[in-house]
Formats: sequence, structure tokens, C-alpha cells
Amino acid sequence: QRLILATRNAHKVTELQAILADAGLDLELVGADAYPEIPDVKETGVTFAENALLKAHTLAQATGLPAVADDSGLCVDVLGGAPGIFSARWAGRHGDDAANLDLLLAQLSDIEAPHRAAHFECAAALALPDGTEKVVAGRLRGTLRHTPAGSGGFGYDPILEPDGEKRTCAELSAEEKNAISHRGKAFRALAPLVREALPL
Ligand code: ITT
Ligand code: NA
Repeated sequence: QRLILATRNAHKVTELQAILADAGLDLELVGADAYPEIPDVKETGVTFAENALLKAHTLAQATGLPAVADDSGLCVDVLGGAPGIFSARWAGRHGDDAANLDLLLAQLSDIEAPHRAAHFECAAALALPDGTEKVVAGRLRGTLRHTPAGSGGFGYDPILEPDGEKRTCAELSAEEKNAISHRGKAFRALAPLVREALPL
């Protein structure tokens, strides 16, 4: 049984492969890049959940296969939850992780702890070709550093230090990050719903 990973973010694909395999989902996972003819999904939703469902439904309809999607981002308390759903294009160009991180650090340069609290959020959605859908969320709370540290992960990982941790997400191993991350929590919660929904 194939399951489409409705994302074109290679970092997410790597993390989802590990998280879903660890959760015992024995499926053939195929990234959206295997379907180049399917156009990019316009993320017109106003919440992570809406955008994750849009991506999952689009790929399920286009392929006739079950699809899961991840919509995620960094929410900064003192910015009222921004960048939030705009995390991937905070500095303008979609997916320019370095520019997004630099801009956010500049915006927060005068803000000191304890006002640097933030969290990663992930909505994990499942859609079937018949229209069935499920969506769950996961969060990772922490504090934003002034200076990036570490080379693991992606996006804002070098500046988020999870609560109870002395390292940034980018200084954790892939296994350590998946064990506590927003994405790990959301997809571990989604895994049993996928298993129930599919004829396995
Ligand atoms: P798809 O829509 O194709 O899945 P995307 O990269 O556009 O890929 P999103 O719209 O969900 O995905 O944007 C997610 C952004 O949030 C991502 O570009 C990062 O900047 C940030 N982000 C999400 N998860 C993260 C994580 O685990 N660590 C660091 N930053 C993360
Ligand atoms: Na996106």
C-alpha cells in the first residue's frame, strides 16, 4: 500500500519517513516530487490545519491514493504568533530558510528573555480519495536564541532551544529532534488514524 507524502520539502520527507516507520506504519511512502505534473498547492487557508488538509486532499484527488500532509511553522509570542503560517516565506521568497531566519532575528534583536518564547507547530493531515479526512496537531515550545547554533534540521531549527534543553533543535540528532518535535508528536498521533483508515 502506497501513501503519498504531500510535501515538496525534502527535510520534511526525511523526518516523516523516520517518524512514520518508528510508529510502525509499514507503507511505501512516496514524496510529492514523484508527481511533478501535479501543480503546487496554493496555501490559501488561514490555519495550519486548513493548509495541511488542502495539500492532502489535492494529492489524494490527483493520485487516487491516500495522502498525508504537513503544514508547520514557528509562532513567536511577542509577535502575536507570527511568522506562523507564513514561516516559509517570511522574508519574501518561499523556502529561503537563511533569509527567513535572518529577518526574524533582526525583528527580535531588542527583545530579551523571558520575552523570547516561541513554539513550532505542525498540523498533520490525512486525506483519502473518497474525501475522508483527519487532522491532528503537535507543538514544541522553547526560547529563541540571539545567534544561530547547529547544522542539523532545517528552517528555524538553529534558533529554537526547546524548553528543558540546552541545545538548539539544530544541535540535536535527527532521532532526538523527532522524539520531541511538533512534527513527531503530530504524526505519531496521526499514525493510528492512518492505520484505521487504510485496508491493511
Ligand atoms: P510543503 O508545503 O511542500 O510541505 P513548505 O516548506 O512550504 O513545504 P510549510 O508551508 O509548512 O512547508 O512551511 C514550513 C516552514 O516552517 C518551513 O519552511 C520552516 O521555515 C518552518 N518549519 C517547519 N517545521 C520546522 C522545523 O521542524 N524546524 C524548523 N523550521 C520549521
Ligand atoms: Na508550503
